[in-house]
Amino acid sequence: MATDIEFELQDETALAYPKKYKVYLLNDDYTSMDFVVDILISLFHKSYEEAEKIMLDIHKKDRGLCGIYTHEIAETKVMQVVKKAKESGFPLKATMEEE
Ligand code: TYC
Repeated sequence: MATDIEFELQDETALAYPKKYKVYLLNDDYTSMDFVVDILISLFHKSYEEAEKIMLDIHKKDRGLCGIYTHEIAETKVMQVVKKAKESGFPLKATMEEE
């Protein structure tokens, strides 16, 4: 059974280090490469060179890491990807998972 001190330490650790979440873009057959590069630049603040590299990586390996954020920010990024993609008629999707 955990002692009071162990609980206190767990609490302090949780306060000091909020969980982080990895946000991935997923590959599909319909979203244009240019659109994915634009998303990586505009939402994930990548340089053009980085964005192109990540996009090609996703194209070959099915998903690619775009950034690591707190829960709320990761959730917002995922929603922004889907919203922008829908507006442009692409099925691009993003997922998040605990680091
Ligand atoms: N596979 C897409 C194509 O050939 C390009 C693409 C790359 C789509 C990355 C989504 O997350 C993605 N047009």
